[in-house]
Amino acid sequence: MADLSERFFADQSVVLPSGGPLYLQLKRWIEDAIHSGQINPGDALPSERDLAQKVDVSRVTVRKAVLQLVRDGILVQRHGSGTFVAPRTQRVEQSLSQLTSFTDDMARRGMVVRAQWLDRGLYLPSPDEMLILGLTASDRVARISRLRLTGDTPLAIERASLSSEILPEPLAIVDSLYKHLDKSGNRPVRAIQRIRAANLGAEDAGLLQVPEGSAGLNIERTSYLASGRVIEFTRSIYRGDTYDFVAELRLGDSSGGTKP
Ligand code: 16G
Repeated sequence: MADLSERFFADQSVVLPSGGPLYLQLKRWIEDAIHSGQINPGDALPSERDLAQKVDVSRVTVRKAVLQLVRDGILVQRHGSGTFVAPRTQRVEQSLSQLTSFTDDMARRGMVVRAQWLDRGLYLPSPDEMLILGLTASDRVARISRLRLTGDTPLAIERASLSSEILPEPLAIVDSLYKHLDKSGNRPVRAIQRIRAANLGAEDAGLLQVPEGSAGLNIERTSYLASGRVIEFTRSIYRGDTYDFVAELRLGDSSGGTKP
C-alpha cells in the first residue's frame, strides 16, 4: 500500500458525512478523501475486513460502497491484488470551430496516438449510408472502425463510412484517415457535428476500459469536400471523463436588432 493512503487509513479518526444509507456515507467519505488529495490515484484501499473494522460498519456495507465506486470508475479492482484508486485520466480539449483530425489534435498536445483496428473493409451500404453518402444499393461503402488511444488510455471509438470511390483501399490507411484522404485531394473542408450524451453499453465500455453505463459522448460527423459532396460519415463514442469540447461564441447578428 502506498504510504499516503496507509497513513490516511491508519491515522484518521473516521467521521462519516451524515445523511442517507451507511454505504453511501462511506462512499462519500472515500470520494472526499480522493478529491482532497488525502489518497491518490494508484493508492490501495485496505482490505474489506480492515476497512469495516476501522469505520465500524459491516463488511456488506463496505462491499456495497466499494462496488458503487468501482461502477463509477473511481476505484478499480485487480484480481488477487486488491482495490485501488483509479488512475486520473488527462482531459483533452477539442475546439468545436476547427475541422481537425484526431491525429492532428493529439500531435498538437504532444501526445502519442495509437489506433487499434476493429474493422476495415468494403461492404454493401446500409440504408443510412446510402442516404448520407449518396450511394446506390449496388455501390460499395468503405468502413473503418478504430479504437483511438493515447499511450495506453483509450479515448474514443470511431466508426467511419466513406464511399469506396473515395476510399477504394481501406487497408492502405497507415495511421491518419485525413492524411490518407489528403493524398488524393479528398480531405474534407467542412463538417457538421452532432453531439449527444450517452451511457456506454457493455461492448463500448469494455473497449474504452470504463464500467458499463459510464457517461460517454456520441458524436456524428458528416464531412464535405469543397464541391459540397459528402465525403465521410463517422459515428464516434468518446469517453465522458476524458474529453472537453470547447466552442468559442461571438455576439451574433440577431443581438443588434432585426435585419431590414
Ligand atoms: C476526428 C473526427 C473523425 C475523423 C477523424 C480522422 C471527431 C468527433 N471525429 O476524430 O470524424 O474521421 O478525426 O482522424 O472529431 P485521423 O485523421 O487521425 O484518422
